[in-house]
Amino acid sequence: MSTKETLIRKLQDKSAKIGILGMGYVGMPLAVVFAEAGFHVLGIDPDQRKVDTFNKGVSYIQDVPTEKVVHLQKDGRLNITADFAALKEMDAVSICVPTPLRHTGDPDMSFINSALDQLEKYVHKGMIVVLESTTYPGTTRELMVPKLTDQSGLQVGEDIFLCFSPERVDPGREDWTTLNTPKVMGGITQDCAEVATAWYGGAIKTVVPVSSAEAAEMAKLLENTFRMINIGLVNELAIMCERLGVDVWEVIEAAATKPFGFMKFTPGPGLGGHCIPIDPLYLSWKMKEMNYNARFIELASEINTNMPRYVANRVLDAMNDRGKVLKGSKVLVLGVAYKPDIDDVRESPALDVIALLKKKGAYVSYHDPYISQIHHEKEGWRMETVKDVMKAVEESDAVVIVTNHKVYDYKAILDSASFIFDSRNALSKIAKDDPKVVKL
Ligand code: SAJ
Repeated sequence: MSTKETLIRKLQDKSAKIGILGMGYVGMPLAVVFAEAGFHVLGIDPDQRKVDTFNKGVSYIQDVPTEKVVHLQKDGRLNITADFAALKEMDAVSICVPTPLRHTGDPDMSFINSALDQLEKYVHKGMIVVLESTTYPGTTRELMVPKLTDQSGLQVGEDIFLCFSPERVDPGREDWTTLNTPKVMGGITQDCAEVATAWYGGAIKTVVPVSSAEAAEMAKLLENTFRMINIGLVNELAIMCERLGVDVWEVIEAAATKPFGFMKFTPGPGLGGHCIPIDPLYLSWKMKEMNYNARFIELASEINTNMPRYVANRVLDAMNDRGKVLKGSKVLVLGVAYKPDIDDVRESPALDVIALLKKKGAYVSYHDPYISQIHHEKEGWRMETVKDVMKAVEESDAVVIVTNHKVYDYKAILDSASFIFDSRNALSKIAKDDPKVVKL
């Protein structure tokens, strides 16, 4: 039997040993899905705190219940280690490490490079490696292939099998999970894709093979660039509507009644999160390397990045219209997480809104039920959430709704506040034309 046939056999009878490199919000749910499908899975993560927490039988990932971790550990089907040498025992490895941006705005490939540095030591004949981290088109072929073949002399598609399969994890979502979200899979060779499809197909409901690793890399970038550009479009529409004296929220609701050919996005104070503001810049960076300027991405990024400044200026103008001076006023920012009802503040535009209001001389405080403290890296300041939100609302000259968490009592806030700038249309149902509310 060929190496490919032997490996496929082990993947199909679940005797293959699975390694998940990077046990974060992508890797941990994937490890659980493979373990629940009957594989023996080993999570590999350099963060000893994660390893220790997990080995105490506690899940540190919101989407993975601790009971599941305990059960699978007891069954011996899911373990974790910080020792990369364990890779040499693995037959199949998924790489699920972060791909952030450097402060220069270029891709930060350090996590992928570290993972490949380790894999290079332990890669062996009869191994499949699937890269899941969102990255620029060409990464699998240009970075992973040479790294895993130059020194080892192994042949891709013969001895080892290399693929790209974009992660589609949306933390906190319960309807679409790692198990039931269709999984795109592209190989360096067709044989690579065949092996990967046999592996993932034994655990995940729907695997969608595509013709190459680049097609899979690009599919993921299209998914998130599509969102970023459409959010940029409605943000610019908000700016246009304000100049026209038209309610952008009404316009969007009206357009959304079109039952076909339209998809609703809503404007806001900017673009947060570890995916949408970042993934498209991996594509525009790669295209710049090829002397092509990805103008849609650049423009949408410019508009979205400017929204915190637009919000701060709107607050200043609205207070001015009420004969109030922003400078020296007390301003309470409500909600700093990057989107409602979560505890993640990464790339949140709220920090820029706060920084800009402070620069205009306001005394700014914030409240967020999920975020106890924030740290503005560039400017170095830290803040803690106020404890009593209603007291803070009463004492403020202005309240700026940045993230519309469901838990807020918007009626009480509306009654107690003296002025509200609502960047999320959170008060749409209760503050029809209320003079103390100004919307984005
Ligand atoms: N945002 C808007 N207007 C919108 C939608 C979002 O201003 O109409 C803002 C949000 O406030 C947030 C940012 O954009 O600051 C990103 O929001 P998001 O809803 O895209 O949430 P994310 O960043 O958690 O995106 C993830 C992505 N999942 C993966 O990359 C696997 C994305 O592909 C999903 O489509 C998205 O979740 C989702 O649909 O929830």
